[in-house]
Amino acid sequence: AIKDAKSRYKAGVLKYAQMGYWDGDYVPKDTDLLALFRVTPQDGVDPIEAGAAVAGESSTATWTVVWTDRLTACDTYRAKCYKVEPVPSTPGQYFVYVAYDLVLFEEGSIANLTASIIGNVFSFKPVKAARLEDMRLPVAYVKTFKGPPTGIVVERERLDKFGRPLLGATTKPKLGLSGKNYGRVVYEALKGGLDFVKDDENINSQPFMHWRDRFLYCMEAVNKAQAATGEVKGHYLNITAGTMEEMYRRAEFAKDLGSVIVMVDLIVGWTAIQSIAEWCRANDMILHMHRAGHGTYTRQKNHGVSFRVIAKWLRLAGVDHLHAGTAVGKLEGDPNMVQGYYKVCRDAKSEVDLQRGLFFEQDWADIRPVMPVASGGIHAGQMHQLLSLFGDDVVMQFGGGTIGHPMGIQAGATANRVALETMVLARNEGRDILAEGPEILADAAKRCQ
Ligand code: CAP
Ligand code: MG
Repeated sequence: AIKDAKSRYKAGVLKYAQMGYWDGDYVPKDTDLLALFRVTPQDGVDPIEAGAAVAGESSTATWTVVWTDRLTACDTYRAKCYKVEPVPSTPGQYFVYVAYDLVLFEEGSIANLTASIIGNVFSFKPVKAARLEDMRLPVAYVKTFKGPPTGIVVERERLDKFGRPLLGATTKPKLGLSGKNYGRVVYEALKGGLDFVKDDENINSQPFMHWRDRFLYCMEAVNKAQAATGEVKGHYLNITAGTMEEMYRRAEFAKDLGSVIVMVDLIVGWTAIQSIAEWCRANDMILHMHRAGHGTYTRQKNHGVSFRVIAKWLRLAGVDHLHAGTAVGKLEGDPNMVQGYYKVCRDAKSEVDLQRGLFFEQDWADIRPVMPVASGGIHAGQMHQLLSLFGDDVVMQFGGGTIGHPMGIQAGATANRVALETMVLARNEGRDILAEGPEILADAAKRCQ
């Protein structure tokens, strides 16, 4: 289909292509934004026409030629589909590469970027399905964002914790605890050895526990645990709320209570995320991002947006922590794919790495790295796997894996801390932790009973 597209193009069969949105000879400029879509054209729609349609609808086009094009520098403003190739061993799907001139985008606005790139094309009739797989964000564009307010180095310095992953837990049950009982969970887990505890995605300000009570009891627990252990501790207070005004109110209160960190859910939206990142930057606070909701559009392999793209946008938008998957826990994600997300969070510069789903080089200029968060159905028994997969710059969060310990919450936290420190030591001694992990863990468990 692709080979004879040129003749059909000449014969005028290709519509969007004819309108100038296909240019097989185009060589992308260093300053272009590049997007890779996985497109499933409708039966009978030429893949090149589908690619051109995607380029058209995500830049300047509508369904017909308009006279007003002639009043613009239309050739610059048109996105260009410059390559279409069949997805290996997946009949009916095509990789569609599109280049966008930098001039099409407002500086420092993910809302503006996404309104173009994922605005209309996903419900467009010529395509049965479409998935945004990856993007190359040129340095010139990256530099219009400020990125994470705190970053990994500064966070570690503030915490005075180095050379190992950080340990956390999500308070469970997710909903229903009173403020005082919630604070007890936080204290026990921190006292037992965790660095952080956190609010869950759906705990905001419900009748059983208003937000101010949660914040007060949690910070009381943090202060008591710090005094008891001599370590810096924290709790991610979820400030997600119905309005920006209310989010700021909650953030201010968290700061007044001495919290070093606040948390929001992805579902608050891009502009809210950028605003709260700005507030964190101005107030020296760490911003924890819980990616609640992403599975509705990241999971299906033929339609939606890959999480690697969401992670790129979030790094620009400015989050310090980002839930990025575990590969071994209760939520979907294979090791290569998840490691690709971690690279998006942490690399200063990434090479193409097709195995990990990175289709473009990416230079992050001086944008700080994001601390990825491994969470979702993990427990101390997987410590060797988690450490091998993700290394040191990660927060490992064991919710059920702390609070579900048969001997109680403190014991659960201690089990995680001992498992982690034992495994880091074994790795640093050069042992093969993947092979010997279960044995190393069983030994450590005996010693700390
Ligand atoms: C984990 C968790 C987190 C998920 C989110 C939950 O609890 O609190 O929200 O990890 O997924 O509600 O499932 P457990 P992700 O530790 O008890 O499983 O990190 O992939 O965004
Ligand atoms: Mg949760």
